[in-house]
Formats: sequence, structure tokens, C-alpha cells
Amino acid sequence: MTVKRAVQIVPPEEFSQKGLTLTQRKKKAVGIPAIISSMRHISSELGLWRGIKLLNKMNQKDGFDCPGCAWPDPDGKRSSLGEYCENGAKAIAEEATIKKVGRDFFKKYSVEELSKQTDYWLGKSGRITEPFYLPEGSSYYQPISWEEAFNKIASKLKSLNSPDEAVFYTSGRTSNEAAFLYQLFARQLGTNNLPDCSNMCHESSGVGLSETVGIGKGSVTLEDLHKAELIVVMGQNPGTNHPRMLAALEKCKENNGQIISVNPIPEAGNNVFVDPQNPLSIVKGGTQLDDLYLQVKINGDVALLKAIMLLMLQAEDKRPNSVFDHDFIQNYTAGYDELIDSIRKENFDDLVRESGVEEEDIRKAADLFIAKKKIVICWAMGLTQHENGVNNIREVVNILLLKGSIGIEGGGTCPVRGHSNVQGDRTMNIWEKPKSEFIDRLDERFKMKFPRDHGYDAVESIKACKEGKVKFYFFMGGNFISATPDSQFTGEAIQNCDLTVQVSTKLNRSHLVTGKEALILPCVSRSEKDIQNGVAQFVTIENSMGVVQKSYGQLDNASENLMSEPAIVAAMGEYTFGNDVVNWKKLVSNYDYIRDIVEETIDGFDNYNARVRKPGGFYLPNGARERKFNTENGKANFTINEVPRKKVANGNLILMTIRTHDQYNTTIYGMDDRYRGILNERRVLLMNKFDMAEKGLQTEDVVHITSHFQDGERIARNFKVIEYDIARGCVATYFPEANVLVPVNSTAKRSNTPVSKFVEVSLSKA
Ligand SMILES: Nc1nc2c(c(=O)[nH]1)N[C@H]1C(S)=C(S)[C@@H](COP(=O)(O)OP(=O)(O)OC[C@H]3O[C@@H](n4cnc5c(=O)[nH]c(N)nc54)[C@H](O)[C@@H]3O)O[C@H]1N2
Ligand SMILES: Nc1nc2c(c(=O)[nH]1)N[C@H]1C(S)=C(S)[C@@H](COP(=O)(O)OP(=O)(O)OC[C@H]3O[C@@H](n4cnc5c(=O)[nH]c(N)nc54)[C@H](O)[C@@H]3O)O[C@H]1N2
Ligand SMILES: [Mo]
Repeated sequence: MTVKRAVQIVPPEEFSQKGLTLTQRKKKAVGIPAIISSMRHISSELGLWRGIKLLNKMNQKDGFDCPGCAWPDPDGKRSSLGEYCENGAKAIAEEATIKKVGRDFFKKYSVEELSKQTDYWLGKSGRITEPFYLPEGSSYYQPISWEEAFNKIASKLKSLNSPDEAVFYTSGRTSNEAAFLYQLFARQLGTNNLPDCSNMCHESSGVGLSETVGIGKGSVTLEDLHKAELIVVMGQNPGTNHPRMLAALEKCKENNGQIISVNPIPEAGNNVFVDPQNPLSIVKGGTQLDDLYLQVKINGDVALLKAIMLLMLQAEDKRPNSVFDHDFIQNYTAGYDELIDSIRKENFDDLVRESGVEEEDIRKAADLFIAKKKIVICWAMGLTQHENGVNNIREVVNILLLKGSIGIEGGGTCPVRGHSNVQGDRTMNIWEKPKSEFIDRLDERFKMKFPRDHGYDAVESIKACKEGKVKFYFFMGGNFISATPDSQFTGEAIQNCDLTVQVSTKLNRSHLVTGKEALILPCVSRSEKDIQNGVAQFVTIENSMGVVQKSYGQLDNASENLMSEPAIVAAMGEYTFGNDVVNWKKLVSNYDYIRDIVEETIDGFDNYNARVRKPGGFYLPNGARERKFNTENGKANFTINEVPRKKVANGNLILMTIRTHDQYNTTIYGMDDRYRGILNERRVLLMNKFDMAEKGLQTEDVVHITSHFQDGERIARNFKVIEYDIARGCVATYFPEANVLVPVNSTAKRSNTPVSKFVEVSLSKA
């Protein structure tokens, strides 16, 4: 048996050198400080002029899609000043950096040494310039040719006892073209082991929406947000994670709409938005976005929504037909009577208590729901990453259905997606549970039998690795080790694989915590030119609202020795299977051929190549948007979702793991969380002042955090306590440092998403 490398799986538990600085929590988002911050990141990574030139092509119809979030671009005219935000600028600075990781770098550092560095340090080392191989028993990556790398992959795959010993993960930056080829490759091999980042992200939305309204995607367009009378932002921090959404919220306000935000902490973007592209907005001091802020306790959302529905029901009883849309309910839905019966049985005071929100505020929210018709509810990880994540979404749907607010102008569901093409990847069938109709079409198209048994999702794949069932793990982007729960458990699990392969742009912990052998295949990034057979190719991306658009890379590649993601998959296909069943060589020679097969096998892509060439792209069909509910009974379904009543042991707290303003998931851009007023330090714990007093803690006291779950305890050391306006009994810290605390067995029912927002913890003074 070979000895595992002594690499550090958990990032170093040390404070930053600069020292924590606390400033006032920001009530305003974006504005001039955001412009300054963008330019600082751009000029330090790729030079100011090169950076500005590049930014001007971002999210433009002839340009490339921002590799940051999945927020949509305006359908019509786009700002000539640039359609990007501070965090898009940071994302691009990060990938277009001129720093490089090459042979010298890997000669200098062993993987053990590198693993002692922070994720910030690793990410900042630069772009990977050529393929590298980590042989069994060695601690140093060495250069390898692409041919040799593909030979190793093909021979490993051919040696497996079963195709299910291989797993293929995807992170959501992968284009439609690469994703389609990639799932085809895994399925030609004979497995549906296709976990993706969505499993850890919006899976609960997909499941909850499919069950109730028959499509796992949101129903609104950008226009709907502009025209809404009421927008509710739940469990989301748009100022940081979807800054361009603030412009849509502002438009809603200009049209006299109102906004409620529901969050255990008041987030900056929910307060005042200063549009950096509008001098008038800067002079005026911005727009007040929030009309009402509801400070729920963590996971108090179902109780809150039920309390609001109970008040709506009382108003409806008093004045029948004044609150609910009975025409809609009668014609399009099922389960109304059961829902109403169940709501009548709820006790209002109990719901108020369980939600954590002041009764007066709940009444104000209910008045808005009663008065308005065009309602959009937006949400992100604050709703999905809970044990009852699916039920959270179903409860959101309930309240919208009562109002008939789905499939109307200005109303509907709006799960705000994370990665820029995470939605498209799923449309391309990056999915461990493919529908049989899709497999039928592949069978017919390629005249072979593709696998139908469901494969592993992300968490199942970790457990399978732990049990030694996985020999080969391929990662199309992402940083699996740092993004998944239970870092130590996951790291040890992955080390059981024989060969792990990472397609990456930049160095991260997943390159250091590997199988016995490992490969790094460096790829062309979204902002770079992708040339096949001498012709520049474009790729296509689907945003959060189901618009498919093209994206043309602009920059020269970071190195001459990179391959594009589609080309990497096609080469694996050729080396492993040859070109007889799937003509890999032809498909990748011109991405139009890939799109032709997408058109043949996936609904909604008619005339794909022609339509996607039109500026602005096209909308995919969306039943819910047209009140065509593709559920089993053909109706939109009301559902009954119990109020979650999970309590923590006396004195313990509930921890949510969230993002700072200076990171993209596991990629750390900088050490500041500017809007929250926390600078130069990530190892902090946001805490309510009463909880601090009870525990005898003061700001900047250092604590260790222990998490408690039925399968045992986990510990993360050294966090500075910070007094913060957070709901009582709740604390917050940052992912990925805190992932060591998230139990691998704590997942959402039915979506199996790790419960990253409800971790029971206790604190001990360091
Ligand atoms: N700049 C930047 N942009 C990003 C990302 C990034 O890391 N950086 N990540 C991308 C990805 S992949 C995703 S999925 C999205 C994530 O976008 P978000 O979901 O906004 O990200 P989080 O930081 O996880 O924030 C969750 C929010 O939910 C709140 N919350 C936590 N628990 C609860 C709860 O029980 N109830 C309620 N009502 N609220 C709760 C938290 O206080 C926080 O404001 O952003 C995408 N965009
Ligand atoms: N505790 C906790 N854990 C979480 C979350 C949380 O809120 N709390 N959020 C979860 C969520 S919502 C998500 S989506 C996952 C994210 O999980 P992942 O998607 O796996 O992680 P990322 O950090 O986005 O991946 C970053 C890496 O992607 C690579 N990369 C960047 N651009 C490209 C590219 O164009 N091509 C390729 N091939 N590689 C590229 C770089 O090497 C970079 O280091 O994390 C989840 N984990
Ligand atoms: Mo995500």
C-alpha cells in the first residue's frame, strides 16, 4: 500500500499578517469606492490599459460573457460605459493575470509545501502554463506532454473494472459546448457519475421548482423585475454576489415598486445603491432600495412565509376575493384546499417566534403581499443550503401561487444562480439523474446504448471515494477539496483515488490533495481566444433567466500550451474510444457541429447556430413563464411544508458560512469584506452582542469553533469574534475556511445539498 502524501487538507488556521481592521458597516453599495476597487485589482493583475480594454468587451453583444455570476444582461441596448460590476472586474483580473505558474514554480515547491499556504496565496500565484503530472510516490509536479497526459487518462479508463469507478465533476463556468461533449464522454464510457457544483448550490431550487411548477429554473425575465410591484430578496447578498442585480432593483423602485429583504444580517446592497455608471446617482447619493428589512433567524423562512400567509388568509376571509387569485388557483393549480387547511391550523404567535422576526414587521410585509399582485421572489444560498432547502423553495412557490404571481408580467420565481453557466451545464445534461427521454435521443443519434442508472451527486461521490469505490476522478474546473463540506473527510476520500485529473486555469488546493497520481490540464479561460483549425470559435452560455448567448474570447492565451475545454474532452474521446461512434475530431473542429447535436438531442435549441449568432441570443422555452406547468398532473402544485423546528443544544449557536466581498467561492481576491466593514482578515466570527455578553466575549477575542452533528464533532481554530447586527443565536463566518465544520452527512432532504447555512456550533476561548 502506498503512503498518502502528508499534504495539509485544511487551510492554515492562522491570522493574516496585516491585522484585522474594523470600519463602519456600509449602508451604500457600489458607487465610487467600487470603481476604485475594480481598477486596483485590474491594474495589479493585468495592467490598467489592457484591463480597461478588456472590460469594455465584457457582457457586450460582440464580446465575452463575464465569468463571474449568472446575472442576465439587458436584452436591448447595453451601456457603452460597460456592463460589468466591481466583482466582475475582479473575476477578470484574477483570470487574465500576467503572473504564471510554470516549471520553475513546481520545481521549487513540493505539494506538501504548497499545501501549507493559504488559498489566497495559491490563487495569486498565477495562471498554469502547461500540463503537469504528479507521479505516484512523488511530491513534485513535473511537466508532461498533452499526448502523454491523454494516454495516461485513456489507459486508466480502459483498465477500470466498471465505468462507475470513474467520476466526472463540473464547476459551472464550463460552456455549453464543453459541457455537452463532457457528458457525452462520460456516458460513452458508460456512467452517469456527473456531479456538479449545482449539487452544492441551487439543487434545492431545481427540485422544489420541478415538483411544484414543472421546471427547475426561474420563471422571470429581467423586465419582470423592472415591472414588479414587490420584490422580495430572501437569503441572498446581491451587493456582493450579484451586483448588477442592484440596477434591476433600482429600476423597480423607479417604477414605484417596493422591496423587502429577508436576511439574518442587513446586507449593504439591500440598503442604498449608487450606480457607478450614472453621475446623477453618484451626486444624489444613490437610491434607497429596501422598504422593509426582516431580520429572520437562520432557517426562520418557512415560519415567516407561513405567518404572512396566515395574515393573508385572514384578510381574504374578511373580504373574499380581495387577496387570492381564485381564477388562477382554480384553472392552474392543485392542492389549494389542503394548503389552506394546514395554514388555518398554524398558531400565529408560534410562527412569529420561530421566524425570529418582529410581529410588527411581519404585519407590514403581509400588507404588501395583500396589496400587490406583481410579485417576484428572488433567492440564493440562504434558502437552498438547509436541511429543508427544498421545502423553503416550495413555500416560496405557495405564496406566489396564492397571488397568481407566476406567469404574469412583473411576477414569478427568481432563483439567482451562481456560476456563470451553471444553469446551461444542467441544460446540457450535466446531471447524475438524466431523464430517460434524453438518453433515448442519445441512443438514437449515436446508435449505441447509453447508461440509464443514476450516478453519484457531489456528496455521494465523496462517500464513494471514501469507500474506495472510485479509482478515477476528473474535475472540469472548480476546487472540489475546498468547496465541498467536511474538508478533512473529503480530502482523505479523494486521496483514495488512483488518478485525479484537474482541468484548471489557476492553482488551488485540489491540485495538492490528489489521488495517488494526478494531472493538471491547463485550459483557455473565458476571456481568451479559442482557436480551432485556425478559426476563432465562440462558445455559448445560458444565464440565470434562460437566455442563451455567445461569448467570444478576446485575449491571447496565457500560454501557447493551453487547450480549450472542448478540445480537451474531444482529445480524451479520441484517445479513449476513437472516432467511430462519436466523431470527436470532427465535433471539435468547428463548434457549430457540437451545437448541431445539441439541437438534435435537447429541446428548445431549434436553429441553434443561427439564433445564437443574433446579438443578444435567444430565450429557452419556459413553461412556468407561460403558465404551462409540466408537472405530473399538469398543474402548479401547492405543497404542505412543516415549519422546521430543529433546535441546538443549550448554549450552542447556529453558524452560516457565507462569502466576503473579496472572493469568488474558493478563489480569494483579497482580504477585505468592505461592505461589512471587516478588513484584512477572513478568520472572523460575526456575533450578536447579547450572545457575546452571555458568553463573556468581546470584539477581537479569539475563539475556536466546534461543530456538533449526530456523527461527531469537528473543530476549526482561531477566529476573531466581531460584534455584528446578526439575529440572536446565529453566527456567521466565511467559506471555505469554515468547510471543515460542515458535516458531510448533513444534507438537504431530496436535493442532498450540504447544509452550509445551519451548522450547530459551540465556542471555546483560545
Ligand atoms: N463576487 C462573487 N459573486 C458570486 C460568488 C462569489 O463567491 N463572489 N459566488 C457565486 C455563486 S456560485 C453563488 S451560488 C452565488 C451565491 O450568492 P449568495 O447566496 O448571495 O451567497 P452567500 O454569501 O452564500 O450568501 C447567502 C446570504 O443568505 C443569508 N442567509 C443565510 N442563512 C439564511 C437563512 O436561513 N435565511 C435567510 N433568509 N437568509 C440567510 C446570508 O446572510 C447571506 O446574505 O453568488 C455567485 N456570485
Ligand atoms: N461552506 C460552504 N461551502 C460552499 C458554499 C457555501 O456557501 N458555503 N457554496 C457552494 C456553492 S454555491 C458552489 S457553486 C460551490 C463552488 O464550487 P466550485 O465551482 O468547485 O469552486 P470554485 O471556487 O468556483 O472553483 C474555482 C476554481 O476553478 C478554476 N477555474 C476558474 N475558471 C476556470 C475556467 O474557465 N475553466 C476551468 N476549467 N477552470 C476554471 C480555477 O482553477 C479556480 O481555482 O461551492 C459550494 N461550497
Ligand atoms: Mo453556487
